[in-house]
Amino acid sequence: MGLGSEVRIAARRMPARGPAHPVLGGTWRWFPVLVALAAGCAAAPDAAQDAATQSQERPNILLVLIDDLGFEAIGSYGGASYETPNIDRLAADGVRFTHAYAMPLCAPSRLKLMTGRYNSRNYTEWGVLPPDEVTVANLLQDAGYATFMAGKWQMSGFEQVWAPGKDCCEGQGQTPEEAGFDDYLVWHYHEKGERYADPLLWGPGGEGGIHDGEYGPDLFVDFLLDRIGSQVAVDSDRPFFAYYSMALVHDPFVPTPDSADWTANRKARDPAYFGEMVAYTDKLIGRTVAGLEELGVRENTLILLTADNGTPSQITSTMQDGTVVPGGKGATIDYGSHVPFIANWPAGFKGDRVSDALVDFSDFLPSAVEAAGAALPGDRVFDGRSFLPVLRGEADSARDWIFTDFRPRFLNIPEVTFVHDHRYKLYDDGRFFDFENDVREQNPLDVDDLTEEAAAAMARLRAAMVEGLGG
Ligand SMILES: [Ca+2]
Repeated sequence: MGLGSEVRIAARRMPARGPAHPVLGGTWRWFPVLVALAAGCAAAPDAAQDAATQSQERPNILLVLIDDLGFEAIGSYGGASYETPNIDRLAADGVRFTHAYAMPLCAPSRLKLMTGRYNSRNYTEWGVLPPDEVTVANLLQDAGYATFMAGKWQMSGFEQVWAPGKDCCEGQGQTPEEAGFDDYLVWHYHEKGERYADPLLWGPGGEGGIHDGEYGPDLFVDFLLDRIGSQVAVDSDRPFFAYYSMALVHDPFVPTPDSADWTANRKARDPAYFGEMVAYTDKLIGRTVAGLEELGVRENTLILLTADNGTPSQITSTMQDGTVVPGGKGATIDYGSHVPFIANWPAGFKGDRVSDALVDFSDFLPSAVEAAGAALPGDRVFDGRSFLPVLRGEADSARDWIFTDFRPRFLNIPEVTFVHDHRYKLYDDGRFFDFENDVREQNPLDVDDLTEEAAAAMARLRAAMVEGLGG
């Protein structure tokens, strides 16, 4: 069902500067959207109402993953450095989780997100989604969902240019198609290339190339709304799962189309552009939500918005209370993996709520599967716990701790395992912190002189670590 290896090889051999994407090139790229809009105009609002009613138990699911943005960047999380009105509106109308955790870097987070399993079970190499793993898209596809993806993929496996002579890992992962996506437009399929101006993108069948004069992040929204529009036009009763894996706001820090430097100097690199990149991220999320509204599917779409790791270390942000937060990407302290997570589903649960429930990146898969009314396969262990009961107001939390097994095999970053709850954090080397009150982990607790509460927490976290490691 996936692309054959010969197709992938053919794709790799394409000239670096290939033709425009056959789907996005030319005026007919808009055809499905126009059809969908025309159908919507002719049939709305009854069609939209019927769709929302009939699929009440089977929402559309839009998973938005921002690349490299910690909680501190978002206004509704107390951030003061950037403008994020569209994200904040989703939070105001939805549930904002204050304690959601990705992992410190992209590839480990994405593996956990896609598979609902700890890295201790399935992490092999950087950027490799092992062929025998089942993804959230596979499960939703099997449940009858139309599945689309746009943006950063990074899971097919690619040559580790930072490890010459290692002979790894090109083609060892899964293509988006193998991972359950019916259609996709991705950056970082195996080659990297540019993600922003003049991006190098790929679609089914290996077609792709550099899109001269275009801005990658815009094309991803175009693609998703196009495909969703087509789906709604053809069969409005069939729900969709869309994985919007944003290219923003990862470095290089460059101008956006809204930047004053876009026309004259769009390849300029400077962390000073980071704020404009955050603003553009927010704008695209607003455009995506508006597109769902225009297509009549917003009410019954469960939007899950999060980020894959903390803010890059070149960036320092300030909170409304004056706290200065250095970007923690790659670090094992809170700022490395503490990410925003907002859930919003107008037809599904009441908004205007804040939850301090612990949410782990493995939790998204079982939550999406439960929302889809499907079941988890019984042939493997899933570590995630569905947060649907929290969203519905039926439970305060779904888990008692966050387990992070971080073995990036990228550059010389050391392997480390840690587990924490709201208050305490334990590392596999025995270091133990009052995580809540020592967020930068500068004062390890004396494990021979713990309070009764801390000692009990340490025992709980040690047991959780053993469990997380498969013991
Ligand atoms: Ca990232």
